[in-house]
Amino acid sequence: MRIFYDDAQRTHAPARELHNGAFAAYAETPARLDAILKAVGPTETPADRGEAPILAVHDAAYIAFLKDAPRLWQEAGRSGDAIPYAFPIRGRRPLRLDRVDALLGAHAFDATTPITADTWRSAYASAQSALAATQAVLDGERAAFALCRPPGHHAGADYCGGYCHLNVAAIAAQAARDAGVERVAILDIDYHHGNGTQDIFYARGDVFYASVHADPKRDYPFYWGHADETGEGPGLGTTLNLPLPHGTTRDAFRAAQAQALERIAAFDPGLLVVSFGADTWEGDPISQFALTTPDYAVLASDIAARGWPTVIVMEGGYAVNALGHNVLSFLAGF
Ligand code: SP5
Ligand code: ZN
Repeated sequence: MRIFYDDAQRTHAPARELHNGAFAAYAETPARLDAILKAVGPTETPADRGEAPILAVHDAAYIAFLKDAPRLWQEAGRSGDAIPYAFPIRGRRPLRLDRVDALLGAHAFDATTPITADTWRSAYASAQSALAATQAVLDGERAAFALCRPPGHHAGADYCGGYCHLNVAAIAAQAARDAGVERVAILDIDYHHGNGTQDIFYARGDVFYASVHADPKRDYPFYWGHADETGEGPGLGTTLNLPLPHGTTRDAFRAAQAQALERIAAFDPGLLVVSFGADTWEGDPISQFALTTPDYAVLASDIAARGWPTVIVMEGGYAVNALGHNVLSFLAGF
């Protein structure tokens, strides 16, 4: 399988994140890339397709802010990574704000997603990898893998969160739409609900979003991913959320994924984007499911059996020592 990755993706490396009331080491590290690269073998550097396909999903003011934030942070006399602390949960609207902290909170929904001097460059390269994999599939590959990092599925059109800055799955799906694919489906099997992806396509009937994830009653991102969220307006019925309890093992996960695949089949997509997270693995340090390494090949075979041209984008997975094996197992299932 063709695999796309750019070395610039390793440059984003925040020092720490706010975790359960204290600062902890940042879990979404460049070492994740090394582990996957070592397991999957040679990769291709994506071509640079520019900002247009990113701006087809994300707001221009948000993109300008991602580029600007490190300078504003420095000018405010700060050192280290830019982290927000105040959020406009009600009456969120476009405002001319004059302080970096105000802008940070206006473009984030949590305090766990720092912006560094290299964040834009890294996230941009991650998006280019997703676009290159999409192009490979549009050109006839049955499946292609974008080794994305930073990940994307928590990022919305104008906000970051959950280690994500640019929504690589949404950028891939939108690129396929713009290339003429009439209906695109996204299957999100990261441990966490992809609230950003859901938000981007919530009112659209042309992109189906299905997610299998830890019940947000107990797990991040808490406020989205509940079973009663099914879309709105023209998108009513094209969002599917399948929350599962802690301790979930292969058979229950596989059954939920089969339910998602049935709904996607009824939607009849021309292309599938898989948001793949290996944080469902039994030893993941921040998650509570219990999938094993061979389980990923089984889940992947179930997806591949549907025959849809498939773009796989990397999302989470934080057990660095097992990450390469888990990704390799998943790709082997195709
Ligand atoms: C893409 C993705 O999987 N994002 C997950 C974001 C989860 N954030 C909430 C959990 C934070 C756990 N922090 C652990 C730090 C330990 N050093
Ligand atoms: Zn995750």
